Amino acid sequence: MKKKVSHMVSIVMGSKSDYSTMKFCEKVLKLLNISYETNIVSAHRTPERLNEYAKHAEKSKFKVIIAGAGGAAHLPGMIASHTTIPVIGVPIMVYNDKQMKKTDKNKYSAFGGLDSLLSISEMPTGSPVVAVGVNKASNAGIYALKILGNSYPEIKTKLKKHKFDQYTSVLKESEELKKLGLTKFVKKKFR
Ligand code: RP5
Repeated sequence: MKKKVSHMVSIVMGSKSDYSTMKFCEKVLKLLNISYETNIVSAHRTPERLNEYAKHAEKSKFKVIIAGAGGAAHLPGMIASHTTIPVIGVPIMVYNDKQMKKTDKNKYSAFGGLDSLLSISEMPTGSPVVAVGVNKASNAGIYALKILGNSYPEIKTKLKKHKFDQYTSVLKESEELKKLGLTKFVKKKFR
């Protein structure tokens, strides 16, 4: 684990196969110029590394941890049990089971991500983890920014702009829909 860190957010995932989903929370943080670090820590394959990571997180004084995992996703909950830093869990649907042939059907967890969602959200009373929807890594990024926005007014301002951009894009689309009519609009947008 890296020693000297001054990042605000730590992103951690159970496997390299989670990265294709977790990269979307990196994208959100990058867009708003928020410093973060990323690690792979497996709760079941590297339990000692998990302890080490938790100590590193406390020392580094991260403001938020975003933890993504698939299957029986223990990683976010285990990290939360080690630290007082808020943990946002990302349930991941892709499950790269090494016992199986990598056919399309076997790319997904047996319960389509519900297994991970419940593993993360159903932490016993006393050690909470907030969970975003299955594969909703970008929402985890936005939520992390909301937490940071309470202490950093410049982040709050950026988030307000992001909200305003969302608002204006809907108005723009609505105007376009009026102008083109539904059939042409749908053809243009979903071809
Ligand atoms: C979980 O098991 C990881 O978060 C990943 O989603 C899943 C499969 O891991 P690999 O077999 O790809 O290493 O711990």
